[in-house]
Amino acid sequence: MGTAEPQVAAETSQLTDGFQLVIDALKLNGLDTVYALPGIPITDLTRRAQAEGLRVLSFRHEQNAGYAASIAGFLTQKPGICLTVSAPGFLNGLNALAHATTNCFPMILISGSSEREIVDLQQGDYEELDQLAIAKPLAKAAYRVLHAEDIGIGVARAIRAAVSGRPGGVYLDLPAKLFAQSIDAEAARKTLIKVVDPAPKQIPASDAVRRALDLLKAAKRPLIILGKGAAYAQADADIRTLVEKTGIPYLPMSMAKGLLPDTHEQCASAARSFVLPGADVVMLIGARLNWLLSHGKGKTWGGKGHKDWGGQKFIQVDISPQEADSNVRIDAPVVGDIGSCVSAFLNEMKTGWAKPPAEWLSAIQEKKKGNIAKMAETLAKDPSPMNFHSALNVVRDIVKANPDAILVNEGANALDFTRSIVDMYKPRKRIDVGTWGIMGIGMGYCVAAAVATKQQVIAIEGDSAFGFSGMEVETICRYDLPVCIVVMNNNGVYKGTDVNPRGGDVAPTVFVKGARYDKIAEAFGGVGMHATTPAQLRKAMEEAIRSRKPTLINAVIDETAGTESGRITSLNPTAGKKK
Ligand code: ADP
Ligand code: TPW
Ligand code: MG
Repeated sequence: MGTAEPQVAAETSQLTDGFQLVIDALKLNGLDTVYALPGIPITDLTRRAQAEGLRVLSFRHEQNAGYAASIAGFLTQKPGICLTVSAPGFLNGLNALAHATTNCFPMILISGSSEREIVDLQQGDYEELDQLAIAKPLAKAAYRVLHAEDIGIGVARAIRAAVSGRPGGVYLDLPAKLFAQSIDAEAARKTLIKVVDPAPKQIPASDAVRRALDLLKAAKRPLIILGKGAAYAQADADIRTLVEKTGIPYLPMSMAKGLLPDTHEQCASAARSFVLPGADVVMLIGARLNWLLSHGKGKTWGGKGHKDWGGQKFIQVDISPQEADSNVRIDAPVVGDIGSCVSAFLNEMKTGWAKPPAEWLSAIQEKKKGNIAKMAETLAKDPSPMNFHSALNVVRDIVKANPDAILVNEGANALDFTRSIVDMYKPRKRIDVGTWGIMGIGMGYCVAAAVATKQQVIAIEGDSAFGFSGMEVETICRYDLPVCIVVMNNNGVYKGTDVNPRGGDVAPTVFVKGARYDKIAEAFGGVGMHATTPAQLRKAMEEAIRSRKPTLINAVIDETAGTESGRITSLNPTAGKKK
C-alpha cells in the first residue's frame, strides 16, 4: 500500500467471513436451532452460532443430533439442522439424513469437510472423504459451497429442497477453507437470500378431486387411512372436518395417531383386521402403500394369496406424483399438498354428503366393541412380575391426563404394545421408529421434541432400543429438558429368555439381567426411579411430569412377556422357517 488514502478505506470497510455468513443465512430464514457435535472445522461455527443467539444443542453422537434434526423438521415444517465434523462425524450423521429422506422429513445435514484439492487427489488429508458423493444417493439433494459469496445461495437451495414438494433430507457440504474466507460485509449481505414461500402450495386439479369424490361416494364400505404425511401437513381442522362430514371410518398410521383423538367414534384402529380386507374403496391421505400397509395386497387386504389384490379401489392423496401405482393400481390419484387437497374436497362436497351404509358402520362398531372389551380385560390384570400390558395401562392413563405431552416410542414389543394400547388425543404427539422401524431415534427425538415444542416428553423405550442412544441422557440432563424416559426392561432384545445351547456366552438377544438403567440418569444429576409394579410406575411418572425434571424410570417387565420381533415376526426369515 503506497499511499495513506487506500489504507484508510481498507480500515473502514467491514469484513465478514464464512462462519458468519452461514449463521446469518440460517438466521435470515428463521432457522434458529442447530443440533450439533463440535470439532474441526465447525467448532467455531457452534460457538459463534450460540453467541449470535441460535440455540445450539450439543450431542454426544452425531446420529442422535441427526435424528433430533429430522424430527424437528417433522414437528415444525422447517428443516431441522444437524451440524457435524468431517468424515466420521458426517458418516454418523448420514444415517439420520437417509432416515429423513425415507420418512419425508425436512432436514439439512451440514458437515464440514476437508480440503478439496487433497481429497480429490486422495492424498490423505485429515478426515479425508468424498462426502458429497456419498451423501447423494441418500439425500433428496446435495450441494457444496466453495466460496463465501455462495453461502446464501447454498443455504437457500438446501431449504427449498428440504421442504418443497415431498420433504426430505438435504446435504450441505462446507469445506474447512470456506469458513475462514474473508469478504466485504456489505457485499456479502447482498448475497444472502430470504427464501420466499419455501413450500409452495400445490393445488390439486379439479377433475382429480371430482374423480376421487365420485369414487368415494359410490363406495359401500369406504375407509380413510391417515398417514404421517397428513400429520406433517398441519391441516388438522380440515382433515377432521373431512372425516366427520363424510362419516367414513378411518385408520391412523402410527404417527398419525391423535390427528383425530384415538377415542373418536369413527376411529377403526380396534377393528383394523376387519376394515382392511372389508373395505371396497380406500382413501389414503399422506400414507404410502409400503410394507406397513402390506403393499396394499395379500391376505391383510382380503387377497387369496400372499400377493393377491384384495379388490379394493384406492384414492391416494399425496404431494408426490410418482407415489401412485407404486404397489397396486391407484384408481384416483390426487396430487397436491394435503391442506389444498382436503380443502378442495370440502369445497366440492358442499352440496351434501350421505353417510356410508349403516351395515358397514355397525359391523365395525361391533368388532371394535369386542376387541376393546377384550383389551380392557387384559389391561385390568395386575400380574407379578409386571408385564407390558399392566405397565402400559399406566402410561395410557398418564397420556390421557397429559394430552399435550409428546410420546416418543421405540423397541419391538415396547413399540407395538404402546402403539395399540396408548391412545393419543392431539396431532403430532406420537413420534416413533418410522418407515424403517429403526432403533436409536429415542433420545435424539426426546431432545428435539422438548426443544421444538417446549412440551413434556414421555419416552417409552425397549431396553435394547434405549441402548442405541442412551448416552444422550447426559444431553437431556445438561439442558434440563422435561423428559420422562421409561425403559421397559425385559433383559434383552424382544425378551430376555433366550439360552445359548452351547453354554458359555449368553444368547445374542440377552443382556445383563436386572440392569439398573435408572442409575444412568442419576450419574448426570437427573432423577432415577426403579419400578417393579404399576403403582410404582404411576407414582414415578406423575412425579416426573409434575416436576418436569429429566427422569429415567427403570420399569421391570416380565422377561417372558412379548414375542420375537413384536408384531412383525412373520418378516423374520428364521422365524418363517420354524413354521
Ligand atoms: P405412514 O408411514 O404414516 O403411512 P408415509 O411416510 O408412508 O406415512 O407416507 C407419507 C406420505 O405423505 C408420503 O408419500 C409423502 O409424499 C406424503 N406427504 C408428505 N407431506 C405431504 C404434504 N404436505 N402434502 C401431501 N403429501 C405429503
Ligand atoms: C438400527 C433390529 C428391531 S427391534 C430391536 C432390534 C435390535 C430391539 C427390540 O428389543 P427392545 O424391545 O428394544 O428391548 P422389546 O420390548 O421387544 O424387548 N438395529 C437398528 N434397527 C433395528 N430395527 C434393529 C437393529 C431390532
Ligand atoms: Mg427388551
